[in-house]
Amino acid sequence: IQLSPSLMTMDLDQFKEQISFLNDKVNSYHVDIMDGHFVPNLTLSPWFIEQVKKISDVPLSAHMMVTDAPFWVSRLIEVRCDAICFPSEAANGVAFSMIDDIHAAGLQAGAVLNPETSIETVLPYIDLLDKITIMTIDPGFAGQRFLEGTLDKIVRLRQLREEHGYGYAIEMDGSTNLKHWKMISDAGPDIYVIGRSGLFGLTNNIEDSWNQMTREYEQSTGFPFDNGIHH
Ligand code: S6P
Ligand code: MG
Repeated sequence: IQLSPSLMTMDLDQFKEQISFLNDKVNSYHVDIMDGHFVPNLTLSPWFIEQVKKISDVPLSAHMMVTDAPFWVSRLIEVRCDAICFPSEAANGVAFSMIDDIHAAGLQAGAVLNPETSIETVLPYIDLLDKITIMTIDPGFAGQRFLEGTLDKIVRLRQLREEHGYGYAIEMDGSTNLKHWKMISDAGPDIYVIGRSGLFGLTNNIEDSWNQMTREYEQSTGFPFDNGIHH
């Protein structure tokens, strides 16, 4: 499995410490970008991505929760965010041009599906996507209720990929923790976004939290924790 810690759920007073610890252990970082319209909240920004790039070489993935997707895609291209994932709900009429712009810049293009959004929404351009993210909670805030029914979309995306030879990675986002590791793992995404309930909020020391997380994963799923990074 690949792990992508959600930076908005990190503790600001331990930010440097937590990111230094995680830099050689995780596959990417997840950066939530909101505009106060698409969801009623504001979190991180392209400026924040520039700052993180100064202290980390780990690939960054932006999860956009915005109404004006093309505007924010341009800003994210400017800061060279490695994966730029737009909300499929705000992509009607602009999906192809956004994907083309992202690819022309040599970056990865992703689409995110809110819990109510069906896979049909992205079928017209699914073959062009590098990543599809399935929201397993309502977008906007950490600490929300896990929506088990969304896992069916992960299974279906794996089947579609197998049938048609598509190249996208499958990611899930929301409430990845002890209570849900097993059912998420059964659905089988490639990338797990992990936030407060599954990592940062477990203890007040990042190393202890990391060890507890890998233990919880192993005990729930019966698989050894392996994200392909060995030292
Ligand atoms: C929510 C956001 C997510 C959260 C993360 C929170 O709008 O898209 O990426 O940061 O899922 O983790 P948790 O464990 O509190 O659900
Ligand atoms: Mg997110």
